[in-house]
Amino acid sequence: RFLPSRTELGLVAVGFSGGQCKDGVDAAPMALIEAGLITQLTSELDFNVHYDGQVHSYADLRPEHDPPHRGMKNPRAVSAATQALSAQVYAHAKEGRFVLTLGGDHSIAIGSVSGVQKAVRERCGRDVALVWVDAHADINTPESSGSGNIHGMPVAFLTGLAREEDKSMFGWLEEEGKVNLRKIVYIGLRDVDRGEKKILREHGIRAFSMHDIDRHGIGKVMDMALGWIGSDTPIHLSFDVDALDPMWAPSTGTPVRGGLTLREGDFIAECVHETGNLVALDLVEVNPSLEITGAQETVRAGNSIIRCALGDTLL
Ligand code: HAR
Ligand code: MN
Ligand code: MN
Ligand code: MN
Repeated sequence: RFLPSRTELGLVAVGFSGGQCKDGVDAAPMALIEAGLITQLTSELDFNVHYDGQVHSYADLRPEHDPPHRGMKNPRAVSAATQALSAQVYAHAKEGRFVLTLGGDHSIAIGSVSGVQKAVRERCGRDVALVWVDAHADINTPESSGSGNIHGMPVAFLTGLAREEDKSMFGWLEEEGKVNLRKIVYIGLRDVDRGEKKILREHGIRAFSMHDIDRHGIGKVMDMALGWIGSDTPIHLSFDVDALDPMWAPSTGTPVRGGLTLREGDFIAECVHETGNLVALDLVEVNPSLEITGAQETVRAGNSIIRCALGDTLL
């Protein structure tokens, strides 16, 4: 059995924005840290934090010429950045550390999830379950995507629904790093593209939309979501801050009204913590340069979700 570490935490700060078109999401890791994140992790949660003290933008890996491929924007830059991140995350996870990845846009999950999955497989021969909390499904293939933004595609690459032979364009993703479609659970969906709905339906992917949360309440939805995953399964939680209603998290690239309350977001993180199986967390899509007046609120909401996922708010 793979027991997540309660004491050792690997932190990777990813100031990367190439998976979408708006500047500013690269400033999120610094904003989260400046708001006191590391102090919370060390003084309040008693983690021994392994952090290289850097915000990685992977600018040195960005090719000079990066024209669209199969409609994807910045494909080589995103591929190179996520490949490097995957190795960093893997290095933490193989030491048995809990891995916290601060984005950046959601394309970075291609790196964080594949790195965790590979390490977990090596350590205990199990597949991770992926809990994806988001207004969006991020499961477009390059062909189904209307925008070409890779932050709308990470789940397609992670599950092998989207494939690319070229090593410089996600061909580096190995089978050991991929996630089983039956082990994905979505929570908070409310802006899913037509092509994505077709993919979700055809593959029978478990998804709880805002409609389901309205109907059953978040408590029941979490019971169903975690019941689907089953006990004794390591969990990677990938939390897109735009799952929260823009009232609570306005500073994000693609806000969608009608989202989770602050408490519902925290509650989701708390429930995942309570399983005792959480091995990694991503917090992505905070963009402090958008809706400046709400930026600190968004940052605080992000840090609150992180604390909840690490068990801070449970008595
Ligand atoms: N579905 C749209 C696209 O593929 C919007 C993508 C979503 N934006 C995000 N990711 N913030 O969750 O372009
Ligand atoms: Mn997302
Ligand atoms: Mn989103
Ligand atoms: Mn849409």
